[in-house]
Amino acid sequence: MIKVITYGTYDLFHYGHQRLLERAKNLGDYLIVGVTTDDFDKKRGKINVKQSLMERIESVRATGLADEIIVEEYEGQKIDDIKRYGVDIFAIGSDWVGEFDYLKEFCDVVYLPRTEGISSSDIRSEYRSVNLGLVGNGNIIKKFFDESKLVNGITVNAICTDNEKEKKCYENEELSLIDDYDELLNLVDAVFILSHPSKHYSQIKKALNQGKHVLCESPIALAKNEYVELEKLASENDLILMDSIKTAYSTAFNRLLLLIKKGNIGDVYSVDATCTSIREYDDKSWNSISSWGPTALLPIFQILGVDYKNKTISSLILEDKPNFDLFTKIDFQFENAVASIKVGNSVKSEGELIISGSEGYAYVPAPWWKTDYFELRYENQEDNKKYFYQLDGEGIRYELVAFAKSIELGKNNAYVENQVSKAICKIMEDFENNEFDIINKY
Ligand code: C2G
Repeated sequence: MIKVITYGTYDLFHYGHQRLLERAKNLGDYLIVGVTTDDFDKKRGKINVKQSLMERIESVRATGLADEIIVEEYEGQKIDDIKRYGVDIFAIGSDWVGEFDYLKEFCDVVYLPRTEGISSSDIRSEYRSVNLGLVGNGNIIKKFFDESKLVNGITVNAICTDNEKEKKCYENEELSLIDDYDELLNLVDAVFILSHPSKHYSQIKKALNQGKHVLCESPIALAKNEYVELEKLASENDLILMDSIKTAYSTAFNRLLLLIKKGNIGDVYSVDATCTSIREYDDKSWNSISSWGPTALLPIFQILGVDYKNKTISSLILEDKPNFDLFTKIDFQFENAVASIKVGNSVKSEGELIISGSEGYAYVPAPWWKTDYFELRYENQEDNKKYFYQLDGEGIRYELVAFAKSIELGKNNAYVENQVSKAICKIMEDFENNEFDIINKY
């Protein structure tokens, strides 16, 4: 029996895919089709595959041509598969000529002529791209702009910033540089807001009232009720309102959450997250709790939930600015667990995340919020496991993909749940209401 194997993404399955599979099947007696996972595909720069892995597998199954369907998950898997399944022929379209010659050591490699005039990318580009406006100052705006170029279905067509130096970065780009927020709203379908947190509520409200989708740097608002109001406004108008916390979209962080939820360290009793930096500050600066709080709170609320029983906030406050903390520590008590965050813009500490459980603990080294690596550690050190992942674009890329998909499907695909966003806003509110103990005035 001659076994043939072929691989592909098979997004929006079309005639070119069908013909490829038919010819591959005719090369032998048994056809194995490898369907590439979203993650693996993203690494190769194919961002925003429109269909889920299950949908793509289903399209291949529906052809009736595959005797076996497998999932391609990692670099180097092809050699493993060829050996494991005893494959005789590796077949692939001619757009890959030469790329897979290294497999000749293991089996025959056949490049089949690609069908002209049709491709998933062409079909995808028939979907209208979302015009996105960026609002605010700072290097994150530039990062969002650069990352947006890698995401299918999103085009940054306008930027609203009052920083003359930053404007220069975009001089040669095809976009409108605007000083006025209202003017920007007229040009876009959606906005990413990175203005000072005190402006978020009013800017989001304005955007939603004009029918624009919103992605906003967390915190979305500085009071819980404001969040609830904005959330309601968005859903009543079929608009997407997404909380932007880049870490939520990092592959390592997501895998970590899955392993914890699967029980790999047993029951969780403590989550401790530290995020600090030393930054110059002025009147426009974000205080420590709003700049670092959402990220540090994310693992606590995602793992232990949002129904804590008690919390105490302790802060180091600027003498002449009562709501400007240079450092804050929050301790939480949950029904069966405790948690803490330490955040600071003027205090430096080890930026690690430790999740303690009944059977072991997860250790994410500094800076944990943009990590590609973590460890699960146990009493018996031989059981320790290290996990490595690729961190592309600090998570921004996948956040934009989730935003674009949410808009397209009319359904929120965000990785930060509404209740987590709401709980973050509640912490901001308590802080704004001075519900903290002062460690010291500075
Ligand atoms: N194909 C074709 N004609 C087209 C489009 C695609 O013959 N007009 C072939 C491709 O060459 C490939 C298969 O159909 O062999 C699947 O195409 P894609 O879904 O675009 O997958 P691709 O990104 O080429 O993935 O590591 C190799 C990859 O997994 C192949």
